[in-house]
Amino acid sequence: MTSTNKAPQHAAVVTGASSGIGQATARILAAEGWKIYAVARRADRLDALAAETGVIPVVADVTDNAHIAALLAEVEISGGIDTLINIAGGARGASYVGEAKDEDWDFMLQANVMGTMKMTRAFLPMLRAHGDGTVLNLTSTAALASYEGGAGYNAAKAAQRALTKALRLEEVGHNLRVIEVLPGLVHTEEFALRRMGGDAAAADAVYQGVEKPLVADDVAHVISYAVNLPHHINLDEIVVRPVVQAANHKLLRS
Ligand code: 8X3
Repeated sequence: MTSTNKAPQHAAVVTGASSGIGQATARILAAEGWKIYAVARRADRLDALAAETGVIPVVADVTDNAHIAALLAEVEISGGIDTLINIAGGARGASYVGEAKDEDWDFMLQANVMGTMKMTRAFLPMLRAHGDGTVLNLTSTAALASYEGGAGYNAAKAAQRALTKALRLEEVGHNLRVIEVLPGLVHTEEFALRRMGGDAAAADAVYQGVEKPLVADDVAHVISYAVNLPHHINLDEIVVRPVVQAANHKLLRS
């Protein structure tokens, strides 16, 4: 690939691209003509996505500074980006605080909070230099209201949201658009399964009787809408829920 001085108009790094909302976002933006660097830890899944969509697969762990440096170098030599979409993250465990597991909390704080910070810190100089940069962080309605068994995830998403709000204030002088998307219940292949430690029955129970939950594509369409708007328009906080979820605690089940 040839090096250019200026980033192409629409090029993005999308993290968490091996499944769920990240994968759907990479797929939809690529179909719309965006140049997409699809980032995740699982090479086989990225390769399959690349073969299908033409995205550029980059295997990297967003909590690893060396991986991020290698990713940044690869993006730099192949044209740069104007948009960073931080989707990597997720939930682990549903323990009450009294039984909280260190490893679950460590994962959630690292993946959701530290990963978003490290990726953003690394790409900020490129986004500032572009002049019309965008950072989109996928947080959650879990950042807005805590619930029993959610403390670790609530804490991680609230921290990621706090980071996002500070970033918007700090970078306005660099014309950086900072978008936060906060989904509610989204039925993806892995979110609840991973949260429940691989217990398929427990994961299925999360969506039991919910006739029309959101799916990954629904949220990806919202992300696509937000990042495709003219750059001076900032949908700075977008809460996305299925109609049947009137609030975190009010989910209609049949
Ligand atoms: C996922 C939403 O309801 O599981 O980010 O907290 S919820």
